[in-house]
Amino acid sequence: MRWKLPSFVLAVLLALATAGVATAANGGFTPVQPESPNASHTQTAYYVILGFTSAIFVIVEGLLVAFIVKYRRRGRSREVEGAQVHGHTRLELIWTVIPVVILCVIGVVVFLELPNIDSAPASTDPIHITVEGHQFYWQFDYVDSPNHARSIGTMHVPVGQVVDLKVVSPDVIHSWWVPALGGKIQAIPGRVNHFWFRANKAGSYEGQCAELCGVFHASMRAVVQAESQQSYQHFVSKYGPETIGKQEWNGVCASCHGNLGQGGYGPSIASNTLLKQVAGLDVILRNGFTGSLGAMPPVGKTWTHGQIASLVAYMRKHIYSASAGATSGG
Ligand code: HEC
Ligand SMILES: [Cu+2]
Repeated sequence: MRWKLPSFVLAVLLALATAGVATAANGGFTPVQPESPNASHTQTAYYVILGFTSAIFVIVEGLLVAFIVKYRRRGRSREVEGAQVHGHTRLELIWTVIPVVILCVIGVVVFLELPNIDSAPASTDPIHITVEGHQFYWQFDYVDSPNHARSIGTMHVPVGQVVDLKVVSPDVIHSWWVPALGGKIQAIPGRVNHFWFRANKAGSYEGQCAELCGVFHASMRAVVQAESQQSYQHFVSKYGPETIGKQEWNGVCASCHGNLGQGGYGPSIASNTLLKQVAGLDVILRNGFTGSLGAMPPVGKTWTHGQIASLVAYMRKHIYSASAGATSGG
């Protein structure tokens, strides 16, 4: 047959094109395994809709192929007209009523699931965390902790306890999204959005800012570390200025200035004397800095004085070296 080769090539190409999807989690067709009640309820709605759409897809495509084969030309002349069919009340009623019923079922399921997605199950004692989206990192404030614990990039939470999030942004719009722990919520300047989750089991859940927010949007990752109540308490209580400097360097400065301050998108700063000066650094971190080498966002706009001092202490010890290459000249 003369189309054996082309159809073989086409089949191979199709297999190659879909291989990546097939090897992804769940065949790449479903959301990640939910690990929080809100994520499970979202998934229920997803599967109900997927069920109907898959059935419709199979029926429509199946009929299409069957009709193509059954009513193929079979050598008739192109000019021959087919049978003229006008109206079929019963058929038309059926194909109107069935979609209406399907849409009603989907609507009912979604409206039954929505309250469970939206509000947390009654919990005796949720913990409260403020999530601050920044260009280009996430900062977490453990509101209940007496020592004002803060962390950057990684959020620590106890397993099995409802976590109530306040999501804010001091600069541009970001979007908080850790798929296993529920849907997205935007961090909008001037607005406080609420979100919640309850991690079912210990582990680290990965997320990513889901709103294009600038050049380093892609490095705006987040990890939620769900751990035992003791580890969580230990993490919060051991918080002190010593622990945040390193997180600030790795989670914030390193994205643009390189792990060792050697330069990247931002200039090399390893030997810049500003790294040793709390007062001078304070000004550029809070206000941002735009010069001939590019724009540095006001990454430390909401940082405490202690936090900046902690960064300086870390940089003095691990980053600053008087002998490193050229300074930024800024
Ligand atoms: C989004 C990228 C980005 C991040 C994040 C960032 N910077 Fe910068 N930084 C820049 C750019 C770009 C410049 C160069 C601005 C110019 O001179 O045009 C710069 C300049 C500097 C300078 C030189 C200023 C001068 O006058 O010599 C210092 C010091 C500095 N950054 C420190 C930091 C520290 C500390 C952090 C982390 C808290 C940080 N930066 C985070 C992009 C960034
Ligand atoms: Cu962002």
